[in-house]
Amino acid sequence: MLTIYGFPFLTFNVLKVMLTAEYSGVIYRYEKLNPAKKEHKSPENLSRSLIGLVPTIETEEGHLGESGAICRYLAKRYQPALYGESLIDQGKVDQWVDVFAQEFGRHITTFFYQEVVRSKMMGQPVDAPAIEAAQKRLSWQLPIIDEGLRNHGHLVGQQLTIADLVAFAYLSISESTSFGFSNFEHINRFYGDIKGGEAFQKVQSQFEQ
Ligand SMILES: N[C@@H](CCC(=O)N[C@@H](CS)C(=O)NCC(=O)O)C(=O)O
Repeated sequence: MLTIYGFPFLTFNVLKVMLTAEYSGVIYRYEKLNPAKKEHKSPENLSRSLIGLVPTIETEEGHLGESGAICRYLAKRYQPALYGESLIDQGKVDQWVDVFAQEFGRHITTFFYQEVVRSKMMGQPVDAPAIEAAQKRLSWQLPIIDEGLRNHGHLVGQQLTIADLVAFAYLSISESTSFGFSNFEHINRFYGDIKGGEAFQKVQSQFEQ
């Protein structure tokens, strides 16, 4: 049995992992850790994640932290096509996953930390120059993502891979912040397709009160 650990509310890093689980077809249960009680810093979660963050997972063969590593593991273990059909496609999947974690996603995440974490959750003012700098980087990075989705509606090859699921998770930050991509035709179609799919609906239903 696979257990995925996250918070009682859905965050983008947990979303990457839950979508990968859904698309891989594995049966899992989701366990909610209470951030107010610092349950993600418990010895159990620290042993799973090295640094006490979520998502983490527990499986019959061991535990793991870091959303990218978990997505790769789940794909390889339960649905290898989600990691790309050939070695070069797998390299391209890694390329997109890494560039999202280190560049595109990092700037999109600035909107989340400023407008949701700092402003809504902590009651602190938004750092406008930080948002402006993130937007500036995204203004030349979003066209790269749009172009990547032009041909087959997927970032790698002709089928859905974890690169798409990671991309979707970061793009979902548009739901709760001023970050947007409405001018980008291919990103819009891609986002709508995954958002309207059964997998995302099933993930979301686990967070409805
Ligand atoms: N690099 C990590 C980042 C994980 C991360 O930042 N998790 C957030 C929730 S999305 C968290 O656990 N925050 C709690 C904290 O910072 O104490 C990953 O990709 O899994």
